[in-house]
Amino acid sequence: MSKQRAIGAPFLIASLLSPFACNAPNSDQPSANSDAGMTSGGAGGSGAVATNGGASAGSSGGVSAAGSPSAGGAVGTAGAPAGAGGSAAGSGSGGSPVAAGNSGNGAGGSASKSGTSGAGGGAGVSGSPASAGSAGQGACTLPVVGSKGKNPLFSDQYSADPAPFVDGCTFYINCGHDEGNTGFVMKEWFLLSSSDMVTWTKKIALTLKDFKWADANAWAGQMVKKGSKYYWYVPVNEAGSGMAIGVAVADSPSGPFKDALGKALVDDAFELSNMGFKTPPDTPFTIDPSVFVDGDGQAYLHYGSFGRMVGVKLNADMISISDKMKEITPQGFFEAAFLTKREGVYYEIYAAGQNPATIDYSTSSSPLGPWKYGGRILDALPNVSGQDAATSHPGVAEFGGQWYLVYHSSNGPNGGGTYKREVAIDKLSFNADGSIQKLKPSAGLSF
Ligand code: FUB
Repeated sequence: MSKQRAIGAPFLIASLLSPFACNAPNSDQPSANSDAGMTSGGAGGSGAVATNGGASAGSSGGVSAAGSPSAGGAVGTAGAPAGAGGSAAGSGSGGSPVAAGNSGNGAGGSASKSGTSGAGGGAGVSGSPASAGSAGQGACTLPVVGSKGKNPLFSDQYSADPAPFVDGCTFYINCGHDEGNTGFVMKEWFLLSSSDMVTWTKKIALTLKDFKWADANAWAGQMVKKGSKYYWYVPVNEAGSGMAIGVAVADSPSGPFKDALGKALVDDAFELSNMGFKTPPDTPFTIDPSVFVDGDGQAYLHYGSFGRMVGVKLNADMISISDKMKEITPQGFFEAAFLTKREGVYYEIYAAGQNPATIDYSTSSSPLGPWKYGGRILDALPNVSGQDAATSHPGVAEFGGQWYLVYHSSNGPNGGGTYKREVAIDKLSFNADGSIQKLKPSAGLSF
């Protein structure tokens, strides 16, 4: 099978409020508490809580989203009661719901969104969100109880290939802009953002023109933060070559972004020399980069399509690769890799099978595999009659103790189709054993 995706041709192709504290986007920087414990301020909890995976180091951590306790502390979204030091306590009355574990609310901390309160804590769902301070990153406002979002997030323009990340009190989604009819026409990337998960803003934050060496195909990228810098890895068509991965850097998620290298980070020529392939057609399809920064600061790049996924460590500068790249394809993988970590387990979430693809996941104790197939998260979204097969593209992130899946549909309410996709978001739930529950696309988030 050719690795060149026929743009515009049948994409059959592959046949294709209380406060909470959040950490860096798709990173696993060590934080004081458990990686999954952003749920409620239990009595005497200490330290801010990681958002998107993270090494647990705290003495009074939170509890997983599925309600399994970590050492000491707060409450899970599944509603396990919290109390001082993590022991269950009676329900409180009145008060404010909390989204995430945070520092030092002290005795009398508030309750989880759906759970009962800790000792002296406030009430659960019925309370109104508060906004007291938290450790490190200030106060964040929770989704308001009773508020409702809508899917797709935007209907004035078509958007695709979402990748989420949380930074401070904001949930960001970087995604592409679909402008085609019978093929992909993608020239720029949007940055969507929300602090309440219901009201979203959209702006163009990066365009093809920012990469002088590229001439088409602003496809599926991902932004991550390391240190104080934001890196946006994107696949684009390298003039005279083929699809390649570039990286832009900025001091803020909304830019301005600057091409960090002035050339591709990975292209066919790099794959030939690094991986030892003989001819360009032997190389993997160089699209859909996902980058994850682990708790020790080591970043990993995954990418690929058509059933081949490549993984490698990035150098500390985030813009170079010295290691040998390897194919580390999880079971059923088609494309659209997204790597993250939760409670010490690495999760690869991806489009599986062939288009119209499902969204499946695999897990590993290492960011470079080997992978154990985990199951299906989302069934294939229906095709639009008479059109090429629909694509799927997932990403996940935790925000305020709740995990979310972002994806796009090709059958949206606005006359969409394979090349007029629309980004949507739904809540993602984990079972106590770390497995992910299957979900159905909803008409919008509700809190
Ligand atoms: O948007 C172009 C391509 O379609 C992406 O790179 C794939 O993930 C699929 O969504």
